[in-house]
This record gives sequence, structure tokens and C-alpha cells, in this order.
Amino acid sequence: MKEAIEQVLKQLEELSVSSQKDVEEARVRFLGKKGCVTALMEQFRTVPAEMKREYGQKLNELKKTVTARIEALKEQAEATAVQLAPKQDLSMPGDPLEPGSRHPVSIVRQEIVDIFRKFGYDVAEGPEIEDDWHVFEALNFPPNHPAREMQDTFFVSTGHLNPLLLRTHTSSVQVRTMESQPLPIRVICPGRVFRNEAISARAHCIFHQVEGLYIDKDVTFADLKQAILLFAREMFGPDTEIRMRPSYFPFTEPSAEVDVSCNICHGKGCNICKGTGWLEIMGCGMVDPNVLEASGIDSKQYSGFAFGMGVERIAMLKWQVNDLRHYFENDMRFLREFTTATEV
Ligand code: 2U9
Repeated sequence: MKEAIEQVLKQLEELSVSSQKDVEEARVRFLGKKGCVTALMEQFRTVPAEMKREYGQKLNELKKTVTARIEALKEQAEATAVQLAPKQDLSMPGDPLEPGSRHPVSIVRQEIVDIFRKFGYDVAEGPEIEDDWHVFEALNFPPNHPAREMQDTFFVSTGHLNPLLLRTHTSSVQVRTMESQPLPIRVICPGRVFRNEAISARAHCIFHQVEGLYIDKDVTFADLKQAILLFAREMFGPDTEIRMRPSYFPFTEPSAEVDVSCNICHGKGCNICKGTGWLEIMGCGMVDPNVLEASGIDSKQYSGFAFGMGVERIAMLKWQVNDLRHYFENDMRFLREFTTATEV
């Protein structure tokens, strides 16, 4: 066995390889399943017990030496291969970069924000992770309102006195504005909101809202109607009409749902407006006095209106998209439809 080990070392010394292929062949010859080092390892079983220690050490050393030499040869061959590789042609044109485009939800949110900025509204943003006060309590939600349940709202932490949750509407930003800004207030709050809903063509657990709030002395429902009519005409065209239907929200009284006249069939009835001639676009109302008082505003002196709309819903109406999920899947075939020269 001693001679056999020396024989292998001699072969290793004489080894002269240059290409990566040669190195691989040498590796197989020495260390492969049928290689000479592997064969010696197998022979080790037949070595008499009293010599096992000495030969065991020698064989281990041999394997280490061979492995190190093969590794070194491999590195050398790789370096040579790189040197010999044809040089890159630096004058070649680069890979084309496909310009990105704005997401349709972002385009519509910006359009809504721009319209209200033109009317003199400020824009405010706030945290997506909120506390119970800013999302529910300050907005006059009764203690047992279903939105406060785990099934409807995502709670981040429930263990302590002031649980944190993902905001279910951007109204929390208006609450923060009322708490920190001087009156009068005229603000819109765009942002992402979260609700524990099953995902379908008409609902998603994440979506975007733009909400607005106007508080001053003598603000009336007539002011609200006029602001929304002007917004609807900017957004959907100058011939647009609106109608309001009574509704209920904990934070406004009275409350209403707003429809715009269908800009597809102009009131004749089509499958977009389901034959009614009207499309629902938002909710609104006069801010409940309890909500003003909760943020320290004197409801005897001040009044206000508020409104809220889902950005995806407006975008669906604008582009006649029939499934909300398209806005979240980032399928390039869908997103490319919104690549226009002005939006890039
Ligand atoms: C404060 C006071 C009142 C915001 C309002 C609505 C009506 C409304 C929905 C539209 C579709 C939410 O995205 S949606 O599901 N919103 O109908 N939102 S009034 O009222 C407020 C907000 C803040 C301090």
C-alpha cells in the first residue's frame, strides 16, 4: 500500500493539464468513483488492524493533497479560459431598457388629487398602522360596530391597552389633521387601506381611497353638493349629472351615496350601469357633531362635510375594467394598456 500511495503522488506530480476539460478528467481519474485514490480508500479495509492507524493517516493526507492540487489546477485553467475568451465588443448596442409606466391606480389617484388641489384643498398623508382612537373611536363608531371585529379588521397587535391595527379607511388622517391643524380645514387624504375581505372581482383586502374633509363656519349640505358636482364634471366630463341617495355612516349625519350619470350610454341604460343610467362613485355627508367634538372642535361654531371614494372603483369605471383583481396582479399585458406618452 505504501508503494501504491507513492505511485499516486508521483502521478500527481507529473500531472500536466491545461484546459478545464483536462482538469475534470484528472479529477475523475484520481477522485472519481473508479479513481485511484478511491480504490486505495477501499483497500484500506484489508489493512491489518495494527497498521490501520498509520495507513489511515497517510490515506487522509493523500486525499487532501490530491484534492488541493486538483482545485489549484482548476483555478488556473479557469483563469486561462477567461484570458483566452474573445474580448467583449464595447461598441455593441446595449440591451434595450423598456420604460416603465404609471400604474392605472396611481394615474387615477393623481387625477383626483389634482382636481381637489385646484379647488384649494391641501393633501395630507398619515400612518397605515393606526390605533383604535384614530380609526374608530374618534369617528363615532359604536363599541360593538362590526368593523371593530377581528373578522373585518387586520389587527397588528391586540395584547396591550392600545391595540394597533391596519387602517380600514383614510379617515384616520382627517382625524389627525383636525387634532393638529388650525381651522378652517380643507384637506384630501389619499392612501392605502386594509380590510379583512375575501378577494373577488369587486372586493380586495387592500385598496386605495381618496377622502376629503372641509370644516369652517357655516358649511352646509349645499356646499357639499356643489363640491361633488364640480368634482364629477372635472373627472367624468362637463355634461355629467349627479344624484344623491340617503345612506348611513357613523361619522356623518346626514349621509349620502353619490351616483354620476353613466358616461357610456348617457342615461339610456347599458350593461356598465346595469340599465339604470347611473354609476355609484362615492359616499359623503355632513361631519357628525360628535366627530368634531372628539377632536376638540366646537360643533356649535363649526360644521363640515366629508366624502370618500375608492380609487380602484373610479379607475374601473373610467376604463371599463370589470374585475378589480387586474389592478393587483401586475400582469404586464394589462399594465401596458396604460402606457401613454403623457403618463410615462
Ligand atoms: C372625518 C369625518 C368624516 C369620510 C366619508 C364616505 C362617506 C364613504 C366609502 C366610499 C367607498 C369608503 O372606499 S369606500 O369603501 N366612503 O362612503 N367616507 S363620508 O367621512 C369622514 C372622514 C373623516 C373626520
